[in-house]
Amino acid sequence: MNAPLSPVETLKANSHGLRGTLVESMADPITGALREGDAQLLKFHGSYQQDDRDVREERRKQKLEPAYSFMIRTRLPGGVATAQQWLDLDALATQYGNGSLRLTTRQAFQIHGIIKRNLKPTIAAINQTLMDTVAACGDVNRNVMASANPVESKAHAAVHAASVALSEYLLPHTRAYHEIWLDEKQIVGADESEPVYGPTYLPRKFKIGIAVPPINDVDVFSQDLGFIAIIENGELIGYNLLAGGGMGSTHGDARTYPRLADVLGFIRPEQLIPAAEAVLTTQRDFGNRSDRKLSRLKYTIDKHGLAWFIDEVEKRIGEKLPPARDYGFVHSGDRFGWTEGFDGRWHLTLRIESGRLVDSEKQQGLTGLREIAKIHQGDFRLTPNQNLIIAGVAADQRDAIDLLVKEYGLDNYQHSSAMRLYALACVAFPTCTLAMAEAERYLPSFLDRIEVILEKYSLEHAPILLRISGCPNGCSRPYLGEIALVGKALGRYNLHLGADFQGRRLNRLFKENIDEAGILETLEPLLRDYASQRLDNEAFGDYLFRSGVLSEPKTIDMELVS
Ligand code: SRM
Ligand code: SF4
Repeated sequence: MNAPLSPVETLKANSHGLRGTLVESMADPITGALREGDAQLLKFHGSYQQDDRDVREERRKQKLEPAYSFMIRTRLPGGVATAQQWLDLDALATQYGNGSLRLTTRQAFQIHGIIKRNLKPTIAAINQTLMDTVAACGDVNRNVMASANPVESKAHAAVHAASVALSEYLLPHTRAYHEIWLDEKQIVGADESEPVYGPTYLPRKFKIGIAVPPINDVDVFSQDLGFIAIIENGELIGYNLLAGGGMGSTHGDARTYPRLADVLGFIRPEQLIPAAEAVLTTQRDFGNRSDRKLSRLKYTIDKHGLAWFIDEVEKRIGEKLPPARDYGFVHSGDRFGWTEGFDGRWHLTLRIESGRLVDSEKQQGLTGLREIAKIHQGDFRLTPNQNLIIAGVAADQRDAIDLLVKEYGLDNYQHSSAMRLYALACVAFPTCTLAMAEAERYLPSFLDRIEVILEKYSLEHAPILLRISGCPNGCSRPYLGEIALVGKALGRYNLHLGADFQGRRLNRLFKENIDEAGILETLEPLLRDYASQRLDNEAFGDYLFRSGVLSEPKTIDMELVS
């Protein structure tokens, strides 16, 4: 007998094209929250209901409802925004949000802290700035990531265009968003069928990323569907097609695990959308709709087998996939400072710690970027590592940008330790409903402490990948960190070690449920020995395997990597 469908499946089926009773929920003045089903449907419109976890307990004692607010996430394929869009979002974050802008690990913006009555004006205003929040969350394709490296070659520009095309093609067709948030009239008899998704969309979220070697900034092996651009003589000749990556897991539930995507084969540029549709619809038709813990594509592939999956995808594409082409990745991080593009324009990559732009004593990040946006004639590019590229700067504008960068304390990329430059931390407290431990708020002080150890062993220039997540869902892609802290409870983490520097090897659980003292005590001797025993250019994760601290490395496609 088939397992019963999960309640979310029934909700989607009965939602009248994702409308539910959102309009009524929004109009209810008695509570700052939405009805339960509507809070779930809201995700498809790009927003999450949250509450301030710092005051949750206090409010419970005072018999008050939680301090509800909403987070809004934009859809921004490849993370490209104009200067005007930047200014508009900044104004919204200041007027309706909590006074900060958050750049995410999937190259999108988030605004936190919007109360219910301001949700509609904020979403409508985002739409007016020619950006939207459609399908930024929910059981659909999410923001399509693409290498953030701006127009280093024409192929990079082609890859960005491909990310936009994919994102547009995979948008839901329902007009619910336009009616609810933009007050567009319902069109009687309009065809709202979903040709790609069908009436109940996907079993779960679905993520796409396109990498341009030699940089794997999108962590392509962590995506449900990945593309590795194959470039010959500066021309994009096609992609290696990957499927089945994912980071999320649940503590204590061995059925769940992070997984790296498998390489399926090679496709030509014009097969990008058909191939995406083939993979996505296979997941639509065969993904688990009973148990949401097991409903990502990675579990579908493991359940049915890779050979079956490739066969199914090939049937849907209409031809056999030729073998994947050679490629090589050197790292999965960003390159900081100025670089020159193929068109003679310049691009400045800034380090934005945990992607949070806010005005503080140390750094006037929000104001600084506002001032830069006022004079900047190019665009902004959000990187998959929560950083920001001020892109397309004319040579004679560089000094003006540099002056503002320095004035507002955004020049930390010039004097941070290498570990600080590459570190990622997810949002976690106080807004994330699922957080078990601090991440973004913990990163700075953890770095202060570990930097003491790094300096002691002259490792301050060693680019060791550190990633912190407040729970095992893995929003900072922690299982691809050479060192990762995965939240267990307040102040306690699982310590994972041993990913590589190119995003091709998952790390291992090394110690469970330890506090900061335990983490530092564990790391110090390993870092000490790494400092004295490492080979030339040997990364920390690789050293841990060579030295026998960890065993059995499993690296994707070693034979393909040139
Ligand atoms: Fe995530 C849920 C934040 C990237 C795996 N993620 C959440 C929620 C919405 C919590 C919730 O469901 O209530 C978090 C909101 C926190 C807040 O207050 O803002 C949240 N995820 C984020 C962001 C903002 C982290 C960041 O620090 O940048 C990233 C937003 C990306 C975007 O713009 O779309 C973010 N999340 C990721 C990634 C990384 C990636 O996609 O490259 C992952 C791991 C990759 C993957 O999906 O396998 C990730 N988020 C999850 C999961 C686990 C999914 C699973 O398969 O088990 C959840 C929980 C869930 O879906 O049930 C989750
Ligand atoms: Fe929240 Fe967990 Fe994602 Fe961090 S990893 S943002 S704590 S869901």
